[in-house]
Amino acid sequence: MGATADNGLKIVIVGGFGVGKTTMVRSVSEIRPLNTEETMTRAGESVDDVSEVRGKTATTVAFDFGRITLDARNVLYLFGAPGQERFWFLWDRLFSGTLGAVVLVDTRRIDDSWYAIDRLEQHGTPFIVACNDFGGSGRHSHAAVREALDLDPEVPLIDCDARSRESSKDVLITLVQHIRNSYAGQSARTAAPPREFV
Ligand SMILES: Nc1nc2c(ncn2[C@@H]2O[C@H](COP(=O)(O)OP(=O)(O)OP(=O)(O)O)[C@@H](O)[C@H]2O)c(=O)[nH]1
Ligand SMILES: [Mg+2]
Repeated sequence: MGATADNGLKIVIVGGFGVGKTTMVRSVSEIRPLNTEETMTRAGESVDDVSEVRGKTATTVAFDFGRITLDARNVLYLFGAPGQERFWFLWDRLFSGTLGAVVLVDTRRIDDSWYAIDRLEQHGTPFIVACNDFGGSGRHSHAAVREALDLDPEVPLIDCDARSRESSKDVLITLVQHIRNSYAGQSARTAAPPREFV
């Protein structure tokens, strides 16, 4: 692990309650991730919609933090956002200095991830959307997800399984490619992209 990396690149994973953000950070981090999870209580049942996440016993109350070494000079820092609405005020801080974001979607509850997209668009942060596979009958076509979230055609939309390291890596690679394409498009119009993406 490069302890003396020059560049820390920050990526955040956002989305609604229980869509698999903590799971994804755990799957890809090379260090044991910092998780700020707390046990869910009966009192929370009236506030959080737990109907589709029956097996869930813990929820993120601040953020998840993981790390991936890219090479000797570049390190990727992964932040998983808290999903419950009462912690959303933390998001805007979490987005500062962020290179890009993954919006995780549970297709049984597509609308839950809409707020994340709205905030990212406000911040001008590049993002991709990844549908986390929870199986069952709740699967929607990509066209339906695009329409429900009112996604711009250039925003990549892919399927993933947040429990799988390979699948989660593919999500991050898709995001980095999208960021690179965004900067390439911008630089054609204005300035040069950041050094690490050339
Ligand atoms: N079937 C299936 N279950 C998953 C997948 N990803 C996560 N889970 C399960 O879904 C539940 C919620 O996952 P979390 O990673 O805690 O979700 P989160 O988005 O961090 O939740 P909050 O922080 O509370 O918003 C856990 O019980 C996971 O084991 C997946 O890809 N498929
Ligand atoms: Mg979490």
